[in-house]
Amino acid sequence: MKVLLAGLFLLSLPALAELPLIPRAAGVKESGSPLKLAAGARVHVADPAARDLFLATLSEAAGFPLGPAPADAPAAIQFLSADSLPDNFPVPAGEGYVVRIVAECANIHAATPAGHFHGLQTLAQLLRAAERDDQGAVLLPGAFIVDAPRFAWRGFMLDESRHFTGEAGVKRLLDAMARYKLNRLHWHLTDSPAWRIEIKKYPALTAIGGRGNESDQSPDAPAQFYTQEQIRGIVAYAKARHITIVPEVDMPGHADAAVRAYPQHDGGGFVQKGNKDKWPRFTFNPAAKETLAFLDDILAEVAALFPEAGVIHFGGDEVHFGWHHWKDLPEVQDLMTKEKLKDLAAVETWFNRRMAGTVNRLGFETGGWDEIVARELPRDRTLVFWWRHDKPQVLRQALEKGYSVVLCPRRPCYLDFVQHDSHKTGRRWGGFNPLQDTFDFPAALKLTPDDERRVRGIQACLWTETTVTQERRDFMTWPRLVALAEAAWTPAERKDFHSFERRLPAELEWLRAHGIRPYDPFADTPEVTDRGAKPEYPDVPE
Ligand code: TNX
Repeated sequence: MKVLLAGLFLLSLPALAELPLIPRAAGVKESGSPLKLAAGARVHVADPAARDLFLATLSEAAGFPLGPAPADAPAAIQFLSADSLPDNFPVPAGEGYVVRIVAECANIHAATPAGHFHGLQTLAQLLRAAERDDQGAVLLPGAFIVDAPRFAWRGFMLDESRHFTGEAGVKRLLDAMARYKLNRLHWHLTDSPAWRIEIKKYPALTAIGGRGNESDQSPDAPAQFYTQEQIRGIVAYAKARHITIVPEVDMPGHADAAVRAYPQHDGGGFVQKGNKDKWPRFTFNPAAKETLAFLDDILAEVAALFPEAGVIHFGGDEVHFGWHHWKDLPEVQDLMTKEKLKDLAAVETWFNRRMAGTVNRLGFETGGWDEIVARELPRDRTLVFWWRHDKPQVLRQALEKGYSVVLCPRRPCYLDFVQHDSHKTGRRWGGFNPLQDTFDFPAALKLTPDDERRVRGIQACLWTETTVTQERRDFMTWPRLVALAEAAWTPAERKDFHSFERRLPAELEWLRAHGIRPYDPFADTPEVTDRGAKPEYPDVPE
């Protein structure tokens, strides 16, 4: 009843002309009275732990300092509970929020700290864009904003193995993700070129496995990785911004760096035409007791570093490209006899079920690339990442079998694909990934309401084989990640690419002001390629 009344009340108000918000809010109405804010205006933040970040964000956006309000005194900006809204408003839940800007104050109502945080970002975007009077006071448009996300999982995946980003770059990324209400950083920490997460029990994983990258494979390349202390700091930094970091440790394939450090776990490699091993140590031995124990130990340390991740991603992709030697391993032969496994696919399934058991026992859902749809994992404790855009039937199977799914098909979600037809470096596959395709996603999939219940969300992925420098990683990521953020948050019926294009230039400016160098589709800025670029070594002492 309350929601119905609220709907009627808001319906009776005029819609507000475009607000400078990305992602576009679900519902926006005129309140009639703008709010004037000057330097020193007071802010009431409910959670003392969040106060400094909230004040800093708002002060930066306003261009002048705002101060904390004394307890129980009225303030110009107030973060309040969901149930303190006037009766004629819908009550926000979960990550949703309501912002009410009237002549006396701006109130942000939410049921959760995440809802308050998203309301904060909305207010910060309004403040930055607002008109100023002669004295420099800000005039905020009088507005009622009722907002909530379309998808629970609004993600970005960063490949740290091929080229390493480092702590400062990741924190800069988290700040920008927070601005656009993205809430998952899928952290691809291990792969063939290098292993990037310190594991105390196996120090060679980083001391040896951390050396080099896609463009520098010399054995004396410096080791680049995140120490456990750095990881704890980054996880806390993300948490304060309501971003959950989901770690990925890829297995049983893409294992070369780990096997380089601990060759006793070698399961053999990637055989190319002409029988030349390209990645000679592509897999872990899927059946050796010692290897399984080694992986259990690693997962236990990962779980302890990311206690609130909810999901540990164990990869599971592209295994058959490199499993040819498995049939020669005595442990695999014994396993096949003992468990009556008829082929290597059955061995892969056995291994996946074995390791998913560890992940589940540690208290996490198992995340895996869409190959795991064929691996008979528990439906209610497994999250499938659909990436093979050329295999829509795999998405269908995942949904029909009842798995939860994150949608991140290469087209249009892989940011290592070029974004403009004139660009030369980066991938293409029957086309490329222009900004509008990423923005429009996932409309072309024509998901039914039933499908959407199983789709936890969407994410963009930056694979870094061809992004040697941070400048190029920025160029490939932005502004497509801004478009993905709107696709993830804004209800389908509120999406409009022309409106997005009008709101985007201000965000390109914000990104630049925060040390990020986006591609500018309006100026069609020159392509930043990696040709001739030298890998960078952030976090390595000179
Ligand atoms: C496929 S996506 C991969 C990655 C590559 C990427 C390049 C996936 C599960 N595997 O290992 O980096 O393509 O686009």
